[in-house]
Amino acid sequence: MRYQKILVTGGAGFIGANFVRYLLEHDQKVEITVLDKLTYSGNLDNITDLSTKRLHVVVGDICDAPLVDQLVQTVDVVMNFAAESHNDNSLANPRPFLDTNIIGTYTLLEAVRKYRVFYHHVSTDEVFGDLPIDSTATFQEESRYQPSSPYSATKASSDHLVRAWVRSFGIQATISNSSNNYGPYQYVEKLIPRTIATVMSGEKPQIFGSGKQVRDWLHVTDHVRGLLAILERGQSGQTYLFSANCQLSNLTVVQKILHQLGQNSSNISHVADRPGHDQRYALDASSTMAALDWHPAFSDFDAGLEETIAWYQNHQNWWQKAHTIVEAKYLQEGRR
Ligand code: NAD
Ligand code: TDX
Repeated sequence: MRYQKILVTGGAGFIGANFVRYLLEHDQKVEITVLDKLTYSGNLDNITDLSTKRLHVVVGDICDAPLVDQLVQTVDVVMNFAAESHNDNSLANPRPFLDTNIIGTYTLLEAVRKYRVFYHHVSTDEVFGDLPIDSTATFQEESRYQPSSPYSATKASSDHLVRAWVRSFGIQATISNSSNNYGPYQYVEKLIPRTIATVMSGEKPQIFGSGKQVRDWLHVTDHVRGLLAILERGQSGQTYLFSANCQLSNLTVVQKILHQLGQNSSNISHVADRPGHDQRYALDASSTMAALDWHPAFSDFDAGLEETIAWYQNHQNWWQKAHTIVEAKYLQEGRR
């Protein structure tokens, strides 16, 4: 590993926690400091069962410049996972997305500029906007930015900030844009865990609109392995795309979950569509695969889904309270 001391922001969230867990298990020298504000989607239980002296946890905000300054000077690299990450929340209340995703990124960039620390920015395929449902087109590294939602507009803004800091101030930084992740520890507001929790609670899963919209699914462990490949071999100034080329309609995904849980696959509620709903995401990750020698290991979505469902079945205490909160919120917003 090129770096030994890593600051992982958002390390108590879904992808950040999977990154921390994988890295501590696979590298015996690395030391990790997690900086996490513990918003509704951050949960210390995701990482604190790891009894190791190589993990330090700081509860705090990436917008807190003095705190960020203090932490960044102690590490070799910053991996920024911290974000407001849910599109529906960004439609209900965009402001926290501007604070964390834009000002938070700016705050981290100023600190890495001061201390000449490497920075990796974890971003999303949503910055490119969407593609027509029936086309076979894909997004590449150089595709035009055309975000649709307040969430994706703030992620696009933060990507632009990173590139500007590389060009104007000569910081060392990389960006990755990943397709939709699934796997353990994902908060139950997102399609796959929400559907699993809903069906396991004896309720009907909710499909926004027709369900024909397509998402490109990547197992979170493959995303984590890709991020580690960047830490090993990534070149400053480069953008990397992560996808397993697994495009499925939302309806297909929900039907697979119903089937795996032994339920009738037509047992679905079609609810009001998401405003501005992106139709199809699809990334062409072939350049990244060649550049980083990274290849997704989870090539069988059904097997990855089965393993994910088993995790939620074995961790009901982890998600039950959150499920109640999420469903009450959708109900209050008239979205279910
Ligand atoms: P998540 O919502 O599960 O986790 C986000 C974490 O960030 C939480 O622990 C939260 O407490 C923390 N956080 C939020 N605001 C903070 C702040 N101001 N200061 C410090 N910590 C803060 O999100 P996730 O799904 O793990 O996403 C992680 C990153 O990956 C995000 O940048 C997201 O845009 C990106 N991404 C996610 C997906 C996906 O499918 N989930 C796909 C592509 C990219
Ligand atoms: O209950 C639902 N019903 C439904 O039909 C939910 C929660 C979602 N959907 C649809 C909306 C989307 O077309 O399923 C698709 C996936 O929805 P989300 O899980 O909310 O993800 P998405 O909006 O695609 O964004 C995700 O991928 C890119 C992550 O939330 C982002 O953080 C990431 O950047």
